[in-house]
Amino acid sequence: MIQEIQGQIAAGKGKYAIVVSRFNEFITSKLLGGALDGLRRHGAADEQICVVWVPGACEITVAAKRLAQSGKYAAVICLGAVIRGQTGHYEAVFQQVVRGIGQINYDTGVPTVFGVLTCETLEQAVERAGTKMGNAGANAAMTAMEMVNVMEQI
Ligand code: INI
Repeated sequence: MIQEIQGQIAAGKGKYAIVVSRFNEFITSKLLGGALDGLRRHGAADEQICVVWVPGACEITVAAKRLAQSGKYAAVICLGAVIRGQTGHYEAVFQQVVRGIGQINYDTGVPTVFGVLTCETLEQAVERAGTKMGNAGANAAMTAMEMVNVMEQI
């Protein structure tokens, strides 16, 4: 018989850390709201949630790695907004955060979820921060809970 493992989207008893960047705070605060709402709707108590603010997307990974390594959290949710329209070093910021978050997953084994918007324009970011295209923060929270549940079963 095939053993099949699937994660439920439920907060369970573990703790969730959210790292959120202040750069483009107009957008990232909406992502944070979406993530908190998602966690709470799926059973998380406020005592299970720790929010860490960092200056920008480039600083997300160092805080996320420390949180993942601490052993206190079942998952780490990374939220930020990198918007090309505003900067010449979009690619550098983007590459750093993508690679860094991927590496934390490999290094620590703690699900560390990429909830960083990478958009061409502010309008695209608004669409993904609670308007036309949903809320990427809420999606990241769902992914975190599902992965925690999957990891508990493996
Ligand atoms: N940080 C972001 O989170 N988003 C951006 O779009 C961005 N741009 O465009 O530059 C950005 N830059 C700041 C960067 O993340 C660092 O905070 C800064 O370079 C200091 O290390």
